[in-house]
Amino acid sequence: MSHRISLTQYLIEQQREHGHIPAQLRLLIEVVARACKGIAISVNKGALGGVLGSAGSENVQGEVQKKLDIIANEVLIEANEWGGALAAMASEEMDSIHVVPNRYPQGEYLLLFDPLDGSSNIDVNVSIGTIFSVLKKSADHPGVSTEDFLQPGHQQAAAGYCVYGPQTTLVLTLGHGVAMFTLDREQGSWVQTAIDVRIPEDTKEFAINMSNRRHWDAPVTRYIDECLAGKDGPRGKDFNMRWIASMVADVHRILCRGGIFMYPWDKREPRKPGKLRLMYEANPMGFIVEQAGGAATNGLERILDLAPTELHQRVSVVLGSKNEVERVTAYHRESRTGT
Ligand code: AHM
Ligand code: MG
Repeated sequence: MSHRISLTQYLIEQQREHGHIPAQLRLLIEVVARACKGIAISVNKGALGGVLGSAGSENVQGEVQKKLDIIANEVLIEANEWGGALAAMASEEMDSIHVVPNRYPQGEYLLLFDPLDGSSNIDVNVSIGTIFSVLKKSADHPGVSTEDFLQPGHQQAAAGYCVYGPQTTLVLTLGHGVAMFTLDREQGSWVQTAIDVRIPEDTKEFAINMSNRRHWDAPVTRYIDECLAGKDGPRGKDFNMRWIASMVADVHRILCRGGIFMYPWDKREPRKPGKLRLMYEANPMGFIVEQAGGAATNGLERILDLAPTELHQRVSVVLGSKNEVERVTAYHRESRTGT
C-alpha cells in the first residue's frame, strides 16, 4: 500500500522543510481541522442527534439561524479559543468579534469563519460546509479590535473549507497551492487525497441561481444568455448548469473539474453589493481559487484587493475558471465604459 500522508504530516512538512508556515499557524490549522471533524459528526447524525431545524433566532444579517449554524459556531469557538495562536475570531453567526478570554494566552492570528455554509440545505441532506480565513494581526499595537480584521484578502495567511458531502473533505491553501484531505472515519484522521489542485482555465459549466434572472444587471444576463444559446450562439459550444445552493459544494466542484460560480449584485436589494459576505466567504474562496489557477472578481475588481470597511460586508462574486471569469469581468467593464 502506498504511504498515506496525513494532514499533520503535510503541515509539519510545510513548516519544517518548506518554511511556508510558522508553528503557531500549523497548530491553528490543526485545531480548525479538528473542529471540522466535530461538526461533521453532528451533521452526520442529523435527525438522530436532534440537530435539524431552526434555532428560532436571527443572526446580524437578519437571517434565521438553524440549530446546526449555532452548534458549528460553538464548536469552532470552543476548539480555538484556548490554543494560544489566536487573538480573536469573527463569524457569520456573531454580531461582533470574539476576543480570546484573558484566562488564555493571546496569539498573533485572527480567524474568520462561516461555520455552516449553505444552511438552507441542512434539513434536506444536501452538501454543506465550513469556510475559514486566517489573517495575521498587526503587531504595532496591543489588544485587538474589529479594525484589525479589516484587511484585504491578499493578506490572508491561510484559508480553507470543509465540505460535508458524500465524503468529508478539507481543502486548504497556505499560499503555496491547494491541497485536499479526506476524512478517514475509521482512523479519525485527515488523509491527503489531492495536491497542487488546478482549475482548468476553460469550462462548459456555470453555476448561478437562475431564478434571479429578471433581477440581474445587463452584463450577467448577456453572459448567461450566451451560455444558454449553446453551440448555435456566440460561444459556439453547449453549456451545462449546476446550482447546489451551498457555495462550498459549488466551489468544490469547480476545484475538481472547472466551472464558473456567480452570485452577482441584483436589483432585489440594490443597496447591497451582493448576497455573499466578503470576509469569511468571498475572500477565503477567492484565495483558494486563485491558488488553484482560477480567478475571482466582484465583476470589476479582484476580490482579494478589495479594502474591507465592515466585518459583515457583502460583495458580488464571480469565480472559477480563469478565462470565463475574465470574460464576465470584461462584460462588466464594457458596460461601464459603454464600449
Ligand atoms: P448562508 O451562509 O446563510 O448559508 O448563505 C450563503 C449561501 C451560499 O452557500 C449559496 O451559494 C447561496 O447562499 C445560495 O443562495 P440562494 O438561496 O439564493 O440559492
Ligand atoms: Mg455562507
